[in-house]
Amino acid sequence: MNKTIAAIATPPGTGGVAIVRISGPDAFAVAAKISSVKKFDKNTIKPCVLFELNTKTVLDKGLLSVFKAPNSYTGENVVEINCHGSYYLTQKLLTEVLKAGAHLAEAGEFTKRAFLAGKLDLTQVEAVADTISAGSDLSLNLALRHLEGDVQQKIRQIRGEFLQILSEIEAALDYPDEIADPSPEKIRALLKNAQKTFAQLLEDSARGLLIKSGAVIALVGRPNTGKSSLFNALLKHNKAIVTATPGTTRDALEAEAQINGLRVTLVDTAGLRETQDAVEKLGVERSRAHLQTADLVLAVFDAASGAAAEDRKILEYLRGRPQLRVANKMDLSEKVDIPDIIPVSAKTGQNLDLLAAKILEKLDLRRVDFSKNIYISSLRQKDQLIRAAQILAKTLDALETVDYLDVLAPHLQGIVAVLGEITGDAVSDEIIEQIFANFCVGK
Ligand SMILES: Nc1nc2c(ncn2[C@@H]2O[C@H](COP(=O)(O)OP(=O)(O)O)[C@@H](O)[C@H]2O)c(=O)[nH]1
Ligand SMILES: [Mg+2]
Repeated sequence: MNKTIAAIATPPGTGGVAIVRISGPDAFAVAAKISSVKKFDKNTIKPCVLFELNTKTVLDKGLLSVFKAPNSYTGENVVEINCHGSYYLTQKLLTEVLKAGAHLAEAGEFTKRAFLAGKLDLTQVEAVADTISAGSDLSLNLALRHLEGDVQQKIRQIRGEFLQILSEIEAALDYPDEIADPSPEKIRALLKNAQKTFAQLLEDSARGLLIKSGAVIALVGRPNTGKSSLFNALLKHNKAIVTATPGTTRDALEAEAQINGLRVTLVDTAGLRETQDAVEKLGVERSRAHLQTADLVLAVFDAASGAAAEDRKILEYLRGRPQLRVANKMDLSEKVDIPDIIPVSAKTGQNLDLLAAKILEKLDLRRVDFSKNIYISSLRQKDQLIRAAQILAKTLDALETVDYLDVLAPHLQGIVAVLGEITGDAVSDEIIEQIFANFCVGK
């Protein structure tokens, strides 16, 4: 039988309320020892007095949320104690709960129990972690879709199809006289279909991963084009220093922002130019490094001064990099002789909406539709999908041999195994440990 576990489920620090969570066969007994509640009806919230186990000294007044197995997050009896959000008090309360018989939960142990009880599959487990760490509208929506089970359902459906054909093949092999061989055409159709699905999922996973991790966008250009001003405007507050003196920004400055629901890390860089100033020189080197790693470069030009020779050099330098060209200071002039340029004004805010839309379009996120497509956002799931696709390619080759039924089964079993790892329907302890290693205590 499982031990009864407990942990503080709210973040360390001071808040209005805090939650100590208890789960396991003795959850009610433990809560009864340190609170005035003695009767635990399912799905109830009970006001109570909380006290020390031995001295009965009152610690706080709180609420107990009671969930009776199997109708709880973990599938076990669960009590959540709401107390006032003093970290000192919460720690003290946890100590009493442990004294009363509970064991301190490991990181992610509540969710692990939910998984082992079949309440969540592994894709949903990962979605729990993603929901907790979501920092933008898009990443939150994505995590919630995975939590609803969009990946789980798809993978289970494909795995079911493979299991079906596998059982038909095995039946035909075991009873060659009674059961007809499944035709290669039928198997080929299934494999081809799965191949298409895998390819689509893998293609869309690039978007899922970008939505989850956020995009790095570097602003570059020659000095004084308004990079720092644009950085501040996109950030919606003044973080970077803006002056009329060229060469003001010397260090790369990073900040998180949301652009149309996408989490982005904006990087303001030193202007790209030849300079004798030692510090600025280092800044320029850093700018070049950022250019290489950013998901997108915003090349900023000055509409007021028009395209200069330095600008041409920068365009040349950026060739082949994912980029958008921006003519800043359109409030002064709109004439910049550079193709595909988006006029904006960091000062007046003109066209910043247009720029935001273009950024999402350039990152291929304009047409993201969570209701239609599945955007896998876990590297683990993606890697396993790649493996499944590789075995699938071999399976298609094997289908062309004469005795295809004999050679096909191990391949199909391989695919079924990998798909089972994605959802956790058939998975090693090692993979489970790895997933829960990234969790926080109390979840
Ligand atoms: N009129 C106008 N001036 C701007 C605009 N954006 C920046 N500036 C001015 O251009 C100068 C250089 O701006 P800054 O952001 O420091 O440029 P950076 O060197 O590229 O970072 C400052 O004097 C800003 O006030 C704009 O959209 N319109
Ligand atoms: Mg600057």
